[in-house]
Amino acid sequence: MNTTTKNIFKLALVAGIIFFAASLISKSVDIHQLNIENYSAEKPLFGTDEYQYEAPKELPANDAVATRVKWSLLFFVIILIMVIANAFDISALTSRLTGKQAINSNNVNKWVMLIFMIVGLSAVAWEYSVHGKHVMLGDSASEHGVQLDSMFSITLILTTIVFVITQILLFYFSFRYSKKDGQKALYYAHNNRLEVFWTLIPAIVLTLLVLRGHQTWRSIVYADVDGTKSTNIEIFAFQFGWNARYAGDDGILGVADYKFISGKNKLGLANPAEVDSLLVELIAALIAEEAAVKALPQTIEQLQKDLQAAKDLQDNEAMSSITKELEEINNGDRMDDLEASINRKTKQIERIEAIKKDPKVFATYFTKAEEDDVITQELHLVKDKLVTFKFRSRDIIHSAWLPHFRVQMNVVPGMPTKFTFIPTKTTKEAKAENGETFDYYLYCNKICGTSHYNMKMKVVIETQEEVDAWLKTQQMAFKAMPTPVAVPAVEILPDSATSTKDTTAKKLALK
Ligand SMILES: [Cu+2]
Repeated sequence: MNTTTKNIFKLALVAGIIFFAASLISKSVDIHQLNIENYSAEKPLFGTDEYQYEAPKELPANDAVATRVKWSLLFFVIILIMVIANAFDISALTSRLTGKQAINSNNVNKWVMLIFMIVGLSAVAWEYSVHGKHVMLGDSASEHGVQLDSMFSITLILTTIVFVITQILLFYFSFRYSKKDGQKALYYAHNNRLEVFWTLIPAIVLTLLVLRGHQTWRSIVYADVDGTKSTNIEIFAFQFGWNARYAGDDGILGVADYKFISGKNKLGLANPAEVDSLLVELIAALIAEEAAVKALPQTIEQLQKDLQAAKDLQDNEAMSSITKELEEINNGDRMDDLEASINRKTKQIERIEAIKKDPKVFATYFTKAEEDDVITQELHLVKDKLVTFKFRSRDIIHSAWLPHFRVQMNVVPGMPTKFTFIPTKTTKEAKAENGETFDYYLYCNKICGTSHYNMKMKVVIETQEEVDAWLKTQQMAFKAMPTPVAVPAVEILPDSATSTKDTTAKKLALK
C-alpha cells in the first residue's frame, strides 16, 4: 500500500468514526435542547412561580431543522480541520522533495494568534454585554448587599482590566515578534526593578481588596453579637425543606436539641410534655424490639410453616418473600439491625434521662420559652429592621441562600451558624419592579439529595404591622391559639401537646 492509499484509508476511517459518534450524540440532542429551553432568557432563574416539569414534547419543525444544521456544520468544521491538517502534510512532503518551504508555519502561527486574540476578546465583550446583567439578580434588597455588590464590581473591573492588558500583550507580541530569518531574540533573563514592580502592585491591590472584604465581613458578623438588637428567627433545615421559628411574645427562642426530635416535635424543642411523650414512644419501641429478638426462633418456625403453605398453594410471590425473610434472619442481618436499633434507642433514652435527672441541667433546657414559639413554613420579615437568622440542620449540611439579599450561610448539623442583616425592599416594591409573579425565596444551595431542587421557602418583606398580623394567624408550638380565628392548616404539629400530657404521665408512672 503506498502513502496516498494509506492516507485515504485513514481519512475514511476517521470520517466513519465521526459519523458514528455524531449519530449517537444527535439522539440525545432533542431532550438536551428541551432542558435548555426551560432556562431560556425570558424566564428568570429566580422568583418565579413553582418550576413545573414539562414532559419532553416533539420539537417544532424549525428547531429540528436547526438541530440538523448545527450537526452538519460541526461535521463540516471537523472535515475542514482534517483537510487543513492534510494540506500541511502535503506541504511538508513537497518541501522535503523540493528543498523549498511551501508554507511558513511561523507566519501561519502569528496570524492564528492575532485572530485568536480578536475573536477571544470579542467573545468576552459579548459575554459581559449579554449575560453580565444576570450576574447580580438586580439591585440588592439588603443593606450589607450594597457593600458586597460594590466589592464584586470593583474586583470584576480590576481583573477585567488586567485580563485584557495581559491577553493583548501575550497575543500581540506573539504576532509582532514572530520568528524571522536572520533575526535573533534578545536574551533577557532577569530585571530586579520589573520583579519588584509586578510583585508589589498586585500585592498592594489584593491587600486593599482583602482588607475591604475583611471589614465588610466584620460589619456583618458583628452587627449584633449577643442578639439583643435584632429579631431572632431560627431557620431549620431538613431533607427536604425549611421551617422558620419565631420567638413569640417573650422574644426568646426556646431551647431545642436533636435528642428531642420526634414525629410530632420535628424541631426537637425542649418541651416537657413532648419529651415525656417521646420517652414513652422510645421505651415502647425498645420493648417491642427486645421481644422481637427473643422471638426469633419462633419467627423462623412460623416462617417455615408459612413457606410450606405457600408451596402447597404454589404461591410463587409469597414463597420468594418468605424465603427472603428467612435468609435475612439466618444470615444474621435481622439480628444486627435489631441490635443497632436497640443500642440507638437505649442511648437516646439515657441521654434524655440524664438531662431530666440533673436539676441544673434540666433548668437550662426546660425554660418554658418554647411555649409561645411559632413555627412557620414561610418567612415574614420587617423592612429596615435588623434580623438574625440562627441556622440549625436536622440531618446533613444544607446551605441557606437568599440571593436577593446576598445572604448565604452553611447549615450544619450540630454546629449552630447565624447571619444578621437588614432587608431594605418590601415584596410589594420588588413586585412593582419585577412583575406580579416575583417573590423572594430562601433556597438550599448545597446539593443535599434527590429533592434538593425543591428545597425552598417563600420570603415576604413587609411592614411591622403586616408581619404582626401574619404571625397572629400562625399556630404557636405548644400553646392553644389565643383567639379562635380562621387559621390556615399548619401540619407541623397536628395534635395539641396538652392532650398527651395526662396519658404520658400515666404511662411513665406505670414504668
Ligand atoms: Cu439542602
